[in-house]
Amino acid sequence: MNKRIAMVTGASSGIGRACAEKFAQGGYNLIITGRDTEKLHLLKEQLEAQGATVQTLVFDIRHREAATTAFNSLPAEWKTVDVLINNAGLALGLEPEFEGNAEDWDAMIDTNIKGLLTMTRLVVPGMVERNHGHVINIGSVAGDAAYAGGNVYCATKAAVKALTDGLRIDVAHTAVRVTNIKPGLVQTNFSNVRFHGDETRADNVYKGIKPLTGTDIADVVFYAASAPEHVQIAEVLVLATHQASGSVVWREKE
Ligand code: 8X3
Repeated sequence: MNKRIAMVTGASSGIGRACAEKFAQGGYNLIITGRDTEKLHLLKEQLEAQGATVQTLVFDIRHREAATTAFNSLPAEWKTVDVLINNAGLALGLEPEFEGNAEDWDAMIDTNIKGLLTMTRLVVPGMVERNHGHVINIGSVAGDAAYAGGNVYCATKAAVKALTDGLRIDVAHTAVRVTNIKPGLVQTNFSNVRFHGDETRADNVYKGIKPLTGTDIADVVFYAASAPEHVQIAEVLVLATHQASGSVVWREKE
């Protein structure tokens, strides 16, 4: 296999899907992971029509054993991942911290923090051994400062920043690069998930502003991966033009 391999977690929708498409167009083969077999298979067909060879791994990233079994099931030539895009993540709820739902907290912590760590632990030893590779974590503007009701989600994305910075220190003696891409408002199914399917509430998040798309973020991810080997894009904050921070958004009146 001559092409480089990009592995994208949470690839069946949103930023993950856009990254898979961008890297396929950019000449990579893909390992796409997620929970939805059907969606991953449809995406595999689409990416293969674009000329990529694709492996799908279906597992719930919250389950370390399932993730380990899935990764170990890859043929040896697929385990040599060049770019790991730790994208799988979600927000649930916007309740005040003192009224939050413990199950929502667990889902966010287990996916956004522990899932990212699991994949890093599986893939990065090979990168260090080969003295080659790039880990791109999808953080968030939410990790820079808390916003109202963001509490646990913001904490998980602050953790993504700390884990990205920590990994960058731990591999500084190698050629492995580590990047944190921090999107702001991106219109995907992010808010539908956050509000448990309440579409009106989800739509209101993007009202009066032109939000980013998954493709806007995938472009930045691909740029970081394409930089010359001696250039390490450590961190990028990507906001919609009328968004100034996690809590300041200028919205056009109707
Ligand atoms: C997603 C961006 O501002 O909705 O991480 O938290 S925000």
